[in-house]
Amino acid sequence: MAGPVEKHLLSRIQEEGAIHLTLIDPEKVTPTSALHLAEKAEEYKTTAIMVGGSTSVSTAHLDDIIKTMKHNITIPIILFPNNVSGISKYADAIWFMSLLNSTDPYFLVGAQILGAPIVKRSGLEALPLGYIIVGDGGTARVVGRAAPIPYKKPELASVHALTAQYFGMRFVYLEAGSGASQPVPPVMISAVKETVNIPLIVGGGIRNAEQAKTAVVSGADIIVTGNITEEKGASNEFKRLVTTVRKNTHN
Ligand code: 1GP
Repeated sequence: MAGPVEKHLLSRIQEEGAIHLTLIDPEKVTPTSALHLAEKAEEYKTTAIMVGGSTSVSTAHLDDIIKTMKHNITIPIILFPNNVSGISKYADAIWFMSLLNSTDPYFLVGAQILGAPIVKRSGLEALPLGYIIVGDGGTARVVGRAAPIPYKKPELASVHALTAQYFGMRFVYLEAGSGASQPVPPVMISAVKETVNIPLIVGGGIRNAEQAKTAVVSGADIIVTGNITEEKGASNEFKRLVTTVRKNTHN
């Protein structure tokens, strides 16, 4: 059963063709700077705020950031946890994700078993997600002990995504790694899009509107960016990127 955040994401994809999510890494912000970014992102019409990073922060810091944002923005806040410590009861939802190409069972199902009762107790909406690390994969690859899918093997990304769909996961994420020098290539995005019919999230290394447009035209339903705002704040380029995602649809 889809909850309110999932319905919100799906209806916005339906209406706009593709949507943008703004990722905030709790390690790199204070509650005040996170709020400033989130308010700007909402003004620019990002669809939701994601909160998470590859390395750990204290849950108290995570709670503070989310509470501060929650009081001042209306768009949903979705957790993007790297581990059990990435859960905060103050968020609206959580990507309940399995790193499908991890070599370590902890990231496939172990952390999830530990986290599931906390998610339930917190009343968070769980959004089932298959997470796939491709290309260089950055810090997420190392932390998640992934065997990343080479950019030249789009068919491998497709079968991982199909596995996510057959497992009943309701979203699939192609992750190039935060700050990747090469975003996920169009040929890999289109191969996955042709194979599955669950919404396709693409992120990692998307730094400008042109790259975002390429990903959307290739088949991405959801674009995630983090670094562009970490490096330059809520810049005009960021605004242009968010607007471009919402104006473009894939074929
Ligand atoms: C990382 O896909 C996200 O998990 C976003 O990547 O920080 O490179 O935008 P960037």
